Amino acid sequence: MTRVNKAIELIRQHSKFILTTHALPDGDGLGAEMALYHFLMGAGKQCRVLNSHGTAPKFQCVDPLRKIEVFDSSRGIGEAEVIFVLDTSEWKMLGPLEKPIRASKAQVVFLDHHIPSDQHGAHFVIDQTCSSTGELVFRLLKLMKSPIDTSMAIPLYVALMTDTGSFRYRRTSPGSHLMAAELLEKGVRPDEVYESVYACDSVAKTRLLGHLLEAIQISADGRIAWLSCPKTLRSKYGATVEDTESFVNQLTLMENVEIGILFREEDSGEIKLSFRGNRGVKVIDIAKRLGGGGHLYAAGAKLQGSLSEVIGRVVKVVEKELKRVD
Ligand SMILES: [Mn+2]
Repeated sequence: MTRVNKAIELIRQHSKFILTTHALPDGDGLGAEMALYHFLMGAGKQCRVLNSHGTAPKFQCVDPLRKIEVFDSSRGIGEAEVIFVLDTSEWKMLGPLEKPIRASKAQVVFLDHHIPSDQHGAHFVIDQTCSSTGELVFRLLKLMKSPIDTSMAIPLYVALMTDTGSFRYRRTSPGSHLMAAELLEKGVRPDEVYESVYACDSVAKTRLLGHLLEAIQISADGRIAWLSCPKTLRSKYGATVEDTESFVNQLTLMENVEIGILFREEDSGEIKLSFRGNRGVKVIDIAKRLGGGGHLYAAGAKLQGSLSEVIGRVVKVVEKELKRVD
């Protein structure tokens, strides 16, 4: 594992940077890269932010000047001395950018806070004590004695807010709150940021959620709860696949629920499972056993089969797992 000082040394010694994050970038990946971008530009460096996918409208507040470029394979990634990859430590999470970044002559540095797995061919600066990659970048900026201006403060706040589940998750530390305090002092308006990221659900999404919630299923005395989302229902309401991403979180708000699961039928016909572990129950092992992965308390997998057949099979596995940890 590379020490953070190595990242600082690379920043000091070089002048041409590319920043990127995992495919389908989230608030943390985007916020961390935009904060680092503004720091590097302020330090007189050349810097581009190049992502595999466009920025979701709800995250556009991290990049009001629209500096983020979307990768176009016909044009390649261009030249850089150093490439920073934020918010993942897995090459395969780079999606279409994996190949050109592996092939690049640049030094590649992963800056991340997840459990590391495949550490080859690059520098890996991973700090699992950080709630978010945004917090890791914030610490890096502090070490480099960088002032934090609004162009950095809003992206950093989005990173921190989204990856801590609005300051609820376990890795929310005193340091996370001190960071939030400093960002508010720099002018971040928490209500405005919250609304731009979270208060933007379509009517279609909200109605679909209502329909699914009516049909919540439970087992093991309410310790397991799940939702089932066939694709016909998604199209009936005109909702998108992304619309359903957060539905599983609703299950973790029910009393006694230890494992919440969303079963979603994809356009391809595969069944996507999203697990959430509650009350200290980890779900990563279940997801791995089913060929998936993720985080300790939020994980997923994809299975073949009909929705009802997959639900029957997976619920049995989860019931067994709960008995095992009892
Ligand atoms: Mn993150």
